Amino acid sequence: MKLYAINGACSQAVRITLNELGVDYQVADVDPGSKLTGEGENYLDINPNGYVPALVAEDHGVLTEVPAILQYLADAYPQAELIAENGSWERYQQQAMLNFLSSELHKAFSPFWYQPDMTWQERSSALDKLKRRLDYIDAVLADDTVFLHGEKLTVADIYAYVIISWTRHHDISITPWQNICRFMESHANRQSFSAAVAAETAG
Ligand SMILES: N[C@@H](CCC(=O)N[C@@H](CS)C(=O)NCC(=O)O)C(=O)O
Repeated sequence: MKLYAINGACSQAVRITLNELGVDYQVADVDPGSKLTGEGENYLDINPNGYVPALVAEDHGVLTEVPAILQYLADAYPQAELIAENGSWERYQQQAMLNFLSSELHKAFSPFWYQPDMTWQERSSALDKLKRRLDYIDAVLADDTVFLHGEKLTVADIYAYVIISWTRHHDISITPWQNICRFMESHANRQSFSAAVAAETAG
């Protein structure tokens, strides 16, 4: 498989998932400005929207959008049990969470990434929105759990971990959310996570 990625971006969730599954894959680093890969490929030919990730699965072709890619991978390697069975109530709950992570939590970071010159008032309003999303995740992680669903890792945990790690880039402390702190600490040293972070830091 081939993953089109940007270091530290949401594509890291796909990388962690591929590591977790033990799948062989190559990474093509996309330059966010020129949209060219290191090999000179025009990424817009892969994903006309220009954003990462895109996964090329040999048997099928290109798949985009984080929640779809994570579900595809988890379904393709069911023995890893990274997602509930298709059609089950648990699966719909996990889809709801993936959707929340994508459209609510992930996108709540957009002003911090794309509007570096925000006024104090704009930052404060963006922070209010982000904090409400983090409140929700913190509440889901109550009762001492480190998993968003049940008692084992799912792709939702992987996606949430990557997005929440962006707080470090934007001077946002997660200390007020003690359940989230426990969640982040617990997964940071898992091999699939630390290997992805190390590879992207080195690259
Ligand atoms: N809806 C998309 C969002 C992907 C996204 O926001 N990607 C960001 C990095 S986290 C990106 O590539 N930004 C660069 C750009 O938009 O040009 C998905 O789920 O894959």
